[in-house]
Amino acid sequence: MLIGLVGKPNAGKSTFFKACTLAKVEIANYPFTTIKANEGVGFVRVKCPEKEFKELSEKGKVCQPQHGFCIKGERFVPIKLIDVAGLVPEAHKGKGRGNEFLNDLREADLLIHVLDASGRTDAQGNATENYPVEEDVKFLINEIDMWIYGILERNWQSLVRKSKSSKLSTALAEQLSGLKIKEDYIKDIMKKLELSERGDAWKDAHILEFAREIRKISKPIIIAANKADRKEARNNIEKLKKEFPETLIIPCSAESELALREASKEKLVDYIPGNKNFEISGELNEQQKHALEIIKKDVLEVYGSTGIQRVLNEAVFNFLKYIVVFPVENEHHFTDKQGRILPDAYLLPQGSNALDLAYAIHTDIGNSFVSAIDVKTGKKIGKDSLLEDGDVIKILTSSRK
Ligand SMILES: Nc1nc2c(ncn2[C@@H]2O[C@H](COP(=O)(O)OP(=O)(O)OP(=O)(O)O)[C@@H](O)[C@H]2O)c(=O)[nH]1
Ligand SMILES: [Mg+2]
Repeated sequence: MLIGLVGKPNAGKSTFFKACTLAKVEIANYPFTTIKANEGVGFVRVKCPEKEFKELSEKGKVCQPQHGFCIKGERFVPIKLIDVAGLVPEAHKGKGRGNEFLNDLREADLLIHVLDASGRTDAQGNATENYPVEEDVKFLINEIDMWIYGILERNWQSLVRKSKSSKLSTALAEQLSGLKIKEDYIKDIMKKLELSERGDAWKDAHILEFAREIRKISKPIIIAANKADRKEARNNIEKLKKEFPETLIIPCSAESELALREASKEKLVDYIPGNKNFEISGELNEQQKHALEIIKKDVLEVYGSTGIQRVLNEAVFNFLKYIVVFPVENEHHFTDKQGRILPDAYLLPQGSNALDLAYAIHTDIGNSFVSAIDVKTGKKIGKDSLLEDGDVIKILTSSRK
């Protein structure tokens, strides 16, 4: 699972990234602070099954995640995040830092558009006031479309040549395999747009239309309406929601989330990412107290959270429709071979079955799959059994029978 952060310069992409990963990245109040992409690990938040098993809770036992972490039954499961340079209108014509760096996002399953909802930065990322934030939504989609268009347009002659010996849809699928696009989708789009299998019959406008459809499938975009801590953001967010009713728009304050996570790391506050409040647990100076009060009043009490965790969870579970499954070796103790309790959490697409989980763990486990046990019910399940969100599963393999 890879999620890309995109948006114009100075919108708060790196702040969002740092709030999620606590990686050391540069954040500054001027455009194009980020040049080289930052890659790191963020987390989605799910209920840990540790609470559901009496055998664990009665003995005061808790999970031992091998990746990610768990706080009071809230399990944080890793996902990859990538933060890139700022994108400006006409980046595809070389403006700003151009759009070459978007190639780092080829593999991304989804893009989070980090948008400055306060309207205090212009299209280039310079300070202003009352910037019409809806422009950001429009330009960004267009630049992503133009990036995909560019990939096709640059290679069009060779695609046309290949289409003479095989099909154009096959050649396109090969060309776009890096974007994780399947040939079936390509065929569907060509049918929908009534595009010819003969590449030399396509005009530029056809390529662009096709690129737009590819973007919708391969790079869905949700909006993190950032800097929501600033008063001007409230109206702007309402406006955005009205103008783009089909788009998922989540108010957030990356700066507040970063402050809370850093304070929590320093043991100054008790805070679980995604919560609507925090508790002070350390000695704070006046300035820190004041900053936290503002976060409480202007962000948490208004929006119910800083929004950052919500963006990631919505992206993975509601938008991309993944589920989380916990494989174990020992169905009585909920452990792996080393005795670690609920050590792993796998993110799988909805509709995955027990065999898919086995293969996700290891090819050998998939190949030697015999059956599985739904640990919560104790029932045996077959390879085709669909998994549900939160399932705890033991896989039985032929070598271990
Ligand atoms: N008020 C407020 N300011 C924020 C928030 N998030 C980021 N900022 C500020 O916005 C400025 C830009 O933040 P960055 O994270 O560097 O922005 P970026 O989108 O990565 O910018 P580039 O790397 O230049 O493209 C910094 O001064 C941040 O402190 C927020 O939620 N609220
Ligand atoms: Mg940056």
